[in-house]
Amino acid sequence: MHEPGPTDLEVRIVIMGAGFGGIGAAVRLLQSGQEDFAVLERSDQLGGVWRDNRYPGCRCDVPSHLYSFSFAPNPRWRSTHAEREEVWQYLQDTATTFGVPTHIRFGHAVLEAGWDDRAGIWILRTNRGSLRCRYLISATGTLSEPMVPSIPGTETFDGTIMHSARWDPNHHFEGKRVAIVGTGASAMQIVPSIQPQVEHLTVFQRTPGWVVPHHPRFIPSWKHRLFEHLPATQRLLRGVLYLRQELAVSAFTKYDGIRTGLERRARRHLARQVADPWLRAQLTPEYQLGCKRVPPSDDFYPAISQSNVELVTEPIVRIEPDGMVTRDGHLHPVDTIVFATGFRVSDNPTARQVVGRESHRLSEALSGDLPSYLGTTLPWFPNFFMLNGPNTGTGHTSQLYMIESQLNYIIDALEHLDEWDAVGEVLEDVAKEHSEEMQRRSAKSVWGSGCASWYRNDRDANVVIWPNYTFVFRRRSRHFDPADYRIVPAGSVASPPTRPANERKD
Ligand code: N01
Repeated sequence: MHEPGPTDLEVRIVIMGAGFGGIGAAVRLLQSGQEDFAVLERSDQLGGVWRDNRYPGCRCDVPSHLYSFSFAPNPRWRSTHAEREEVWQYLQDTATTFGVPTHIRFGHAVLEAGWDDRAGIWILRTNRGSLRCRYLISATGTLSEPMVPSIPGTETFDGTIMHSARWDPNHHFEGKRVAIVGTGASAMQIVPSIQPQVEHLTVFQRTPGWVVPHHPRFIPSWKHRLFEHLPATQRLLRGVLYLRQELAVSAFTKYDGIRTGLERRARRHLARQVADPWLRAQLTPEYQLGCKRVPPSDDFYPAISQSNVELVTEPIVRIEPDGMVTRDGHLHPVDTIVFATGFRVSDNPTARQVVGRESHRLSEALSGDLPSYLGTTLPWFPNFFMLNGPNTGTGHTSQLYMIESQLNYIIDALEHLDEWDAVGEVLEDVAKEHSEEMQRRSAKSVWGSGCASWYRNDRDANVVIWPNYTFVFRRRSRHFDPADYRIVPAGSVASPPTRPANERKD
């Protein structure tokens, strides 16, 4: 029997993660004729954030017809803003339709992925053994690692503690005194869902956020039939929704007048829904709209105005067995604590596991210490691609638009590298220039206006949001340009670059 040698590959391409990014990448590989790949998924189900976020009220606040792959339109969305189960089902159905599941290795957690410069391959150590591949695509997601603040005394709490993305479906909220920490997009969906059941709900708010009207609606069956029989109508709707969402970028980057108009609309929404002047004052934001993601909601303000809900703006200083103590010394007695405190984004611990040349780690790119190009490739990381990398985030529209743009680029890059049997690594100067542009643009936009958010790293740089129109990203990522890369023949990785002449494919 042939024993695999040090440069033998088990698969040509490994995709880490089976969320929207990983499934999208798998479909595009299959469509481009690539079969020799594996998707490693640490869980036993696909779905990423839509598998993990099981809290009541979880739904997509981006329009469904936009929050779907262009290659897999769904004419039968039940709602203009699909509930989490429907989005998750859509992703599972898409994976099945395109034949992805046979490529997924469930229960495979990557413990370390390292580039072997001598052999010119990636070597992955997983909980189920190791694996060698030529190309590595990281699709592990931005919002995959919950952030739970370390509050003194947490371990002494007698009740139940959970994070919004690690919801315990067996926990009964009826008649309980519940604390919810945070007032971001997740809390805004949880609060109205559990408020009617609980005896008392204490909402701990650190910063009031902007909230805009929502209006999710069921889609009537005649529209399902229309989209099925005349797919062009669904494409038209998608185009209109795309352009409407994109207007937000004008407000966030160029036209203060549009932004202040949106702020007035959000203030009117607050005034209409919250009668109590004290509560209204506590809920009024002081930073520029758009600096943090703007969740739409019609039921958060009414829920928080109910008599069994208390908004607490004093900071939490410790947790005791029977409740939470705020800076003013007040003990808030609770049986259950829900942390809706977001995710570790620029310090995502799993990114430490991916190690490129000269021991550089992917975590350095997410924290903004290493430059990256189009949030997709990195110097010191040959034959490596990532989805949802630095400065590819969007708060205003569908993240899938960005993922599909990145996939265009990755597929084109793979075709070039395969054709030349070569290894490619983006040039440091190219990545640096790109990253500097991201910071220059951010500084002139709402994302540089000074609020604290998960878009920013510990040095206050925007490392998450693409600070421009998303169609600009689509244009720039349309083609892989070999001139931006150090390209060497596979098998001679350590030798000097012998890049084929700067031929472009377009
Ligand atoms: O998390 P967040 P999220 N003490 O980071 C507060 C996506 N999403 O899970 O503003 C007290 O936005 C923190 O306060 P502050 C979407 O991209 C999408 O809600 O930092 N409070 C904030 O209020 C979204 O942006 C959908 O001062 C603390 C909250 O916790 C992303 O997920 C639905 C604290 C965290 O808000 C994350 O949203 C839901 C502390 N120590 C989510 N630490 C869709 O519908 C943090 N906070 C598509």
